[in-house]
Order: sequence, then C-alpha cells, then structure tokens
Amino acid sequence: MCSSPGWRKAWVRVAEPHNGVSGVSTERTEERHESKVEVIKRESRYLRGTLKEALVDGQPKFSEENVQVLKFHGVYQQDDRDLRAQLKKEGKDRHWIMMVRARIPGGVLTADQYLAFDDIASRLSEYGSLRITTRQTIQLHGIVKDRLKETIREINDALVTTLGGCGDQVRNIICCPAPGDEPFRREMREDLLALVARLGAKTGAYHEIWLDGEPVELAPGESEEPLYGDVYLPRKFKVAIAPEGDNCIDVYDNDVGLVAHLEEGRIVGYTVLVGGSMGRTASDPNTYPRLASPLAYIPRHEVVEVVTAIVTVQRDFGDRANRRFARLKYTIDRRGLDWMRSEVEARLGRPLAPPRTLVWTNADDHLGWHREAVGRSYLGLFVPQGRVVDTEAVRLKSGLRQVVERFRPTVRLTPQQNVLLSGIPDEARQEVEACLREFGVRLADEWSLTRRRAMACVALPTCGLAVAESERVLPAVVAQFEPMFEALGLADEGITIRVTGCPNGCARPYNANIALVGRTMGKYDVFLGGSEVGTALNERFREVVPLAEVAEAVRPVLEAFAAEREPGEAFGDFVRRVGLERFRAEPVRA
Ligand code: SRM
Ligand code: SF4
Repeated sequence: MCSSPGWRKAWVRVAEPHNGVSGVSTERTEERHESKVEVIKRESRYLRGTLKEALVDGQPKFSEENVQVLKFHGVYQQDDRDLRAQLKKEGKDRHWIMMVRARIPGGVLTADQYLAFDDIASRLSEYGSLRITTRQTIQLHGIVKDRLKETIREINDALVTTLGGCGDQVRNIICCPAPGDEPFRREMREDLLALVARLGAKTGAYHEIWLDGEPVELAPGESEEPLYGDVYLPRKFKVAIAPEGDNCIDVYDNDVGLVAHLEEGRIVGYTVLVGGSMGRTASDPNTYPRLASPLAYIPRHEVVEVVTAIVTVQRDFGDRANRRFARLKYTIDRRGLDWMRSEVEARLGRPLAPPRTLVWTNADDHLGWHREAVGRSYLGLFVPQGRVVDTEAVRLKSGLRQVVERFRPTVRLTPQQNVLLSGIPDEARQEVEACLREFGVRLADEWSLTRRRAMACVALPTCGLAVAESERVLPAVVAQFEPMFEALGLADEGITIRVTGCPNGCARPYNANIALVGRTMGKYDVFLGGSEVGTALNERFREVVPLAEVAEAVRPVLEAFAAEREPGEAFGDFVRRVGLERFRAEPVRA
C-alpha cells in the first residue's frame, strides 16, 4: 500500500482512447499534481488495498489508505464523537465504529430485504437504528470493525450491495419513488436499472474481501474496470431521474439529472441536466453550490449511452489534483457548457438536440394513502429525521417491522428520508393503520406540513465532518418555526426548512426556503430564498446565529412575506423579488 506524500508530481497520461465509448481520441500527456487519494486508488489494485489482511489484524480501526478504499465498498470509518472527550480524559483511544451505506437503486426494497436490514441493525449495530438517507439508501451506524464483514455479508445475502454506496464513482442512482401502474413508472425503473448495470463498479475485490470469493481470471486485454480504469472518477458522481413536473428528488442537485418527458403516459425522452452539486467549503469562497444546467434533449433509448459519455468526460477532464474542485460542476465552469456539449457529442459521434423547457408543479413528499393500482394502495409514512428507531414514546422500528411482516409491502425509501409501503390491498388499509398506532406511530396527516417537509443531515455523533448538531436539533428548530408560521397564516405554505451540521450540504440545504448550515457548535449560517420545487438556490441572510435565535432572525422576512406577497406568490419567489438587503439592516430581535 502506498506511502507517497500527500501531493506529488507525476506524469499522468489522461484520456487514453477509452473503452466502450466511441469516437474519443483526445489523448494528451501533461505534467500535473495528483492528490493523495489518486495514488491510493491506483495502488489499491482495483479497490483491494490490504483490506483482507486488515479485517483479521485484531486492530479496532483501519489504516488511512484502507479507509479511503473502504469508502468505495460503502464503508466509512468513524468514531463516536459523544464519547471522544471522556475517552481522551481517560487516556483511551477513540471508540472506532463504521458506517455502512447500502446501494439501493431508486430506494426500492422487497419486504424481505427491508426485514434483513432491520434484523442486521438490531444484532450488529451499536445504535440499533436504520438511517434512511437523502439519496434513498439505508445507513447502519455503529458497526465495530470485528462485525463489519458479517454485516456486509448479511446485506449481500439479502441481495443488496454496499459497493458504490460511497467513493469516487457513480453513487446510488435516485428516482421518484412513487409506485403506480402507469407505464412511465415502469420505464423509469427500467432505465434506472440499465444505468446501474452500465455505471456500477465491476471489480472482483468486493467478492474477494467480503464474500471470500476466489479471484476471477481476466482474459488477455480485459480490464477489471472497463469504464473507470484503475483510478475511478476524480470524485463522487451523482445521477437522478425525475418525471417531468414533480421534483421530489431535487434533480438539479445532481452531477447528472434526467427529466423524463411523457407522451400518453410513456417516456419519449429525457432532458439531460449536468453539473449540479451542493457541497462547499466554508473557508474557500471559490467553492459553491450549483444547480445543474440543461445540456440536451435525448430520445429515451439513448439514455445509457449519453450518461456514460458524460461520466467519461468527467473521468478524463475532472480535477485529480485538488479534490475540492473535482466535481463535474467545476469541470463545466472551468471549460464552459458549450465545451461540455461538444465533448459529449464527440464521444457519441453525433450532435445533441437542445434541451426542452421544464415546468415543475410540485416536489411531492408522497406521504399518506394513495391509490397505486386497481385494488392496491401505498402508504407514505413520515420518518422523523430519517431515523428508524424505537423510542419510549414511539416504537417506529418495531411498528414498521410488524407491518412489513404482516402485509409484505414493497418498501420504497424516499429522497426526503421517508418510507412508502407499496402494494397494500385496499381492504387492509385500516388494519395497517391500527397496527402502526399500536406502536405509537403517527400517520402523515398528524404531522404539520412544516415538519413533514423539513430535513436534516446526520451530523453528530457519527459524522467526522460535523461542526454543529443537525439531526438531533431538527425537532427543536421546527418547533421554533411552527408557531410563527401558524400566527402568520403560513402553516400550509409548505415552506421547506433544512439543517446541516456543516457546509457540505448533505440535506441539500442550498435550495431550501430556510436553511441552517452549521458554522460552529450551536451556531448556524441562515440562508433564505430557494424554491419549493428545488429550482433556485437560496442566499446567505445571517451568519453565526445561535440556534435558539434562528426563527427570530427570520421573523421580519416571514412577516413581510405574509403582508406583502402577491397573490399565489411562494416564499422563495418573494425573497428573490424583494431581496434580503432591507431585512439585513434590521437588528435581530432576541
Ligand atoms: Fe453527504 C460527506 C452523509 C447526501 C454532500 N456525507 C458525507 C459523510 C460521508 C461524511 C464524511 O465524508 O466523512 C457523511 C456521513 C455522516 C454519517 O455519520 O452518516 C454524509 N450525505 C450523508 C447522508 C447520510 C445525509 C443524510 O442525512 O441523509 C446522505 C447519504 C446519501 C447517500 O445515501 O448516498 C448524504 N451528501 C449528500 C448530499 C445530498 C444528495 O446527494 O442529494 C450531498 C449534496 C450534493 C452533493 O453531492 O454535492 C452531500 N457529503 C457531501 C459532501 C460534499 C461533497 C462536495 O462535492 O462538496 C461531503 C464531503 C466530501 O465528500 O468530501 C459529504
Ligand atoms: Fe456531515 Fe456535513 Fe454531511 Fe451533515 S452536511 S452529514 S455534518 S458532512
């Protein structure tokens, strides 16, 4: 395993005529720096590293090199930050634990798969909970190193993988989770699975390390990773699919967003968006969130070929020297959208058609009862902060388990961290409700719209990058705003509140109406504007506001909105129309 310095000068050949994508011949050789992670990837032998040996070395944690390789396998090494200070005082090492993130395309699980996760969490995780993520997957926190192999093995036994959960590759592809018998829903799913098959990592390392598989011999000239090569992508790469009109997945926040255009209920083609991403670094003003830009309209049957071409452009031209600027958004902003289009066209060997105009009417949370097909319904259940856990008051984990065991629904995870239970016979609706109530679980209409639409990232105690609380303070944040919205007649506006424990933006804060982004423990930057349908970025309103004062800080803007809005005007549109300057001058009321 590598022991190279963090930054090293290297001759790197980029963009060899690459595998599988026609028409590229942009071979060039240049001298440039390469980040440490690039070296680790190359020397990992297609993500093997020394993980096999490390799993039996008796140590509680992995080496720095293996930590990087592990991410590609869906595993993050963390420590319980609640225990850090006490352990330090006692002169002890941190309490090392792993977070395991599955890859669940479009968030769809069979009943048995869901039950397997529930069971694994109960037996193998120190927290015992399931965390539904903003990208429709499940994370298990608190897996000690000795239990990691067993955990991944059991997830694999349920026919789910963790390969591609994290790392510099195409991550879990997300898609509107609503079930239904309209043909376009089946077609979106087919296209999603075709993309997963094409863009997923192919290395045999996963089977060798976690499942004790034998190495597979490659034919002469055959590559273990025909698409990615041995250094994979410069950075994470996210893809999302939305049906025209309903932006429940925040399609503009992805490296590639695909918007399905329908005719007579069937998909005729996609508008392709490129270069979205939320992440920014507080200390670096050259980093920024960016909404994806429309690139082209493509007929449906070209979707895999076109997305593959875009991925290869980023593979070949993304920044491999500085990971801070390695996302597709920076490649596009450095070189221009026209350049991006021509590069994709060169790889396809044909011109792309201009994008279509997109109209968004909704960002549906899909909660509550909905008719799904003749005789069948689905129930969208609100999961506070995405955490499926039993508390004294509400036994959500046990209640969900009971319903899934008895009624065998397909479980669909939503990008707003909730679950949809699909395929329930209409006549069983009341029984399902009664069963959930037995465990103290409230149905969606018993929550305020503000609460339903609010999201928070994980942050403390597990996230190593958190500088402030997020998941654990979301209820208190919403509780500040709820009475204010009520008093101002704004409770039914669907104003979105999102909180993150640092500027990385895991709960997609920068297109929320009201966002709290952690600056330091207990203090947040407050962003306002955004859009209820995820089509606009918000703007920083106030900096380093103590948690207890955030709602009061926003009050003048909400009051002005209630008094001065134009008929039908949404909060985000109002903020963009009137601007925030006049409110900034006002002192914060304590
Ligand atoms: Fe995220 C890093 C959690 C969605 C942008 N994210 C992390 C890590 C792994 C921290 C780390 O690197 O050590 C967090 C683990 C916390 C924990 O203890 O579980 C973490 N991100 C999450 C999840 C679980 C938040 C949640 O509450 O649901 C989401 C898991 C998604 C999944 O299933 O794959 C999650 N992360 C996102 C999103 C939202 C999205 O993709 O729709 C974003 C913004 C979009 C984007 O990619 O820009 C996001 N996460 C980041 C970034 C900033 C990336 C950037 O390019 O700037 C980081 C930091 C990094 O990669 O260096 C990060
Ligand atoms: Fe951690 Fe920051 Fe992501 Fe929250 S936004 S999970 S604090 S990396």
